[in-house]
Amino acid sequence: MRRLHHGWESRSTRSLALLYEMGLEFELVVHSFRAPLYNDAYRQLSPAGRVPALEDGDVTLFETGAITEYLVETYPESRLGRPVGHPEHWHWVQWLHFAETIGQHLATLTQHHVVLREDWMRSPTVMKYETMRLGRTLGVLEAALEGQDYMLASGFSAIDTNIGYSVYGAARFVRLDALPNVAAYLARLLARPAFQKALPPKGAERLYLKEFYELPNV
Ligand SMILES: N[C@@H](CCC(=O)N[C@@H](CS)C(=O)NCC(=O)O)C(=O)O
Repeated sequence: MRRLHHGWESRSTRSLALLYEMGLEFELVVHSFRAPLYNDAYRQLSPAGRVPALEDGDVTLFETGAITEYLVETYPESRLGRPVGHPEHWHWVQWLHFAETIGQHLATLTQHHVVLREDWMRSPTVMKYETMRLGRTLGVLEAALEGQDYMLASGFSAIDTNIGYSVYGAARFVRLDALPNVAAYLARLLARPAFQKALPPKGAERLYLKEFYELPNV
């Protein structure tokens, strides 16, 4: 039995898109962010009460990066990993981790713009600073994507589900007009059936209620 614990539009979108890309069968358990995940039952799977968590037979894992590595190594026939010895292996690993460098700014901005509902709870200083730092990480992708469609020159791989979700989220906070390679990359990912299937269906609970979140005018 394979089961993914997910929250729509959260970082678990990475694992969901990857499972669809790999064509693996699984049960999807969708959690609402309106009810705390930090409860005794769910913490058996993810001790910090976060999504995703993956159950696969007797293996239970949390952390998107670990789940990506686990899936490509356990099911190598997908050819979405770049195993040790492959000339792109270390770049594959590097981008896998860089997805969470982007993710830390994304998480902070999501807290400030979305989760903290009252203006007095938010810090305009943190919001501006984190937007600037998020923009810098997208600049790194802009350079890396020059002349290629995906993060690796050899083409689509599992890390594009990790980086891809980060870009999907980042586009709520940073305009991509000045980042044509990143904008084209996001459009390319959004055209993939697996990525589309990993996004919330009509009527599902959304994390992001706006297409774009402007910085406070203070
Ligand atoms: N580094 C972790 C981050 C996981 C994480 O923080 N997930 C968020 C959603 S994006 C979550 O579950 N938040 C619920 C909470 O903090 O209560 C990963 O990549 O899996």
